[in-house]
This record gives sequence, structure tokens and C-alpha cells, in this order.
Amino acid sequence: MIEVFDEGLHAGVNLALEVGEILYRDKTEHQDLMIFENNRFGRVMSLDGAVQTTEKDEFIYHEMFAHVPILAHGNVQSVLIIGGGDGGAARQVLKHAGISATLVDIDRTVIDLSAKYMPTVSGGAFEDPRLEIVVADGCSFVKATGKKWDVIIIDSTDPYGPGEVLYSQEFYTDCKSCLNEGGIIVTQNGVPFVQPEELRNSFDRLGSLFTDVSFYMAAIPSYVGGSLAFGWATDNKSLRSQDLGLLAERYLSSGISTDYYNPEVHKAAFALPYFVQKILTEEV
Ligand code: AG3
Repeated sequence: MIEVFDEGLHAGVNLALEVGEILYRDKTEHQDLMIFENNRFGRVMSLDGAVQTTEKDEFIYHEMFAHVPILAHGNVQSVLIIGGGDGGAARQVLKHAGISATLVDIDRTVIDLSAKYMPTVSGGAFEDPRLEIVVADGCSFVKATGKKWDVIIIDSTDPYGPGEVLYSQEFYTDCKSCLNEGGIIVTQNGVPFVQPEELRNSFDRLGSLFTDVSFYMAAIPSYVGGSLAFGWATDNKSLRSQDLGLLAERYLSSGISTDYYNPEVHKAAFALPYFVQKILTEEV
């Protein structure tokens, strides 16, 4: 009999994935972790029963997380990644020569087992001397560090369990104090069709801190419910509407290669469907 992984992350919906070989299934110090084989997605990692990343579609999520802010900004030297213990965001960030990164994840086991069982996701990032790895609670880290970064990537789980604080006003405020002038914060903001409240909450909270707050979207096949929204917060409004020619020039001169990201997709990702715009503006 085939075992099935059921993700009941959103009420009324169930994502069922066939489970092949199980590489790991146990509790870490912080959460339930499972890594298993699926014949469409390759190896799949779940935390507390929610799919976090899969070998086959992680590129979409991680490329859009890293290259959109980096290429919109144009002069990024340092990136802070909160969460992202699988190393996928770090790998994309470090594709850019001249950028160094700090990765802060609360769960050492996620880092170790991602490296062991899903090595293509981090693709050598963990061995890159430009990456500093800190095992710590992201909230306490941003409160205590005196350092600043050009881009902050909040690669969190959904706002339940240990990830919940990474959507709070206090955390966003502390992140802002770690951002260099003209810097950008990007967030994992859930799938608006099934998580409208998350979108609105982050929009309102970030909106009280930054002059330009919006979202950009990409469909990640293993995240059920439609396109995922990435949050975008900065005090430099022009960064969101960078000229296509400029993005293309930066992309080419960066020399990076990508499988989802390209400058046209970058521009288009900021176009928000009306139902999403309504979530942001409707009286609540
Ligand atoms: N961060 C995104 C988790 C989103 C999960 N949501 C879902 N399954 N619908 C995961 C970490 C990837 N680096």
C-alpha cells in the first residue's frame, strides 16, 4: 500500500503526496521534520506537517526570493536570511559575485539534514566562505545584532508554531533597524487565495514602517492554493518599478543563470490581480 502525506495546512483543502522512501521522520528540538521521496517533486521536506521545499520546484521560490530584490536594488553587498535553513535562498544569493550573506535559522537539524538529504537545494552554499551561519531565533538575533544588511529575506514557515513571531510588528520593526538605507525586506507571505489574513496583516504591519509596501507573486506547485505572495518593503519606491532594460542589463552583467527568474518575469510578478488588491484595501 502506498503511504500518503496529507497536508492539511488550510481549512477545507488537502494536499496529498505519495510517499516513496522516507529519509527522515522525527521531532527536532523545535518542530516535526519529515523528508521523503515523491515521484513528481523529488525529495520533499515538511515541517510540522507543511511542505517547505521540494527538490524539483524549489528553484521557483528561491530564485524569486533572491534575485528580485538583488537585481531591483542594483548594489547589494550583504543579505540577511532569516529562516531558510535548507540553504536554497542562500544558494541563489551567493550566485552573485561580491555578495556575502548571513543565514539565521532556529533549527540546526533542518540545516544539517537539508545538507545531507537534499544537497542540491543548498548546492554548496553551506561551504561557501561568504556565508555565515548562525543557529538562533531570528527575532532575538535582529533585536541584538548591531549589524545592517542591504536585503533581508524572511524565509519563514507559515505563521503557526515557531514561525509565527516572524510576522509580528515587533520583528518587522527590528528588521527595519537592521536594514541599510535604501534596503529591501522580502517576506514569504503565504498563498493569498487560502491565506488572505496573512497578506493583509503583513501589509498593514509593514505599511506602518515603510513608505513602499507591496507584494509580488509566483506559483510554486507544491504550495497548494495558487500563487504565493512575497512581501516587499522598502523606503525607496523606485525600486519596485525598475525599468525592464535596466533589469536586463543587471541580469546579464551579473552572469548568473536561472530557470524561472528573468527580467520580464520580475516585472510581471508585481502585477497584482484584483482579488489580491482587494484583500489589501477592503475595510476590515
Ligand atoms: N518557506 C516557505 C514555506 C511555505 C509553506 N507553505 C505551504 N506549504 N503552503 C519554506 C522554506 C524554504 N526555504
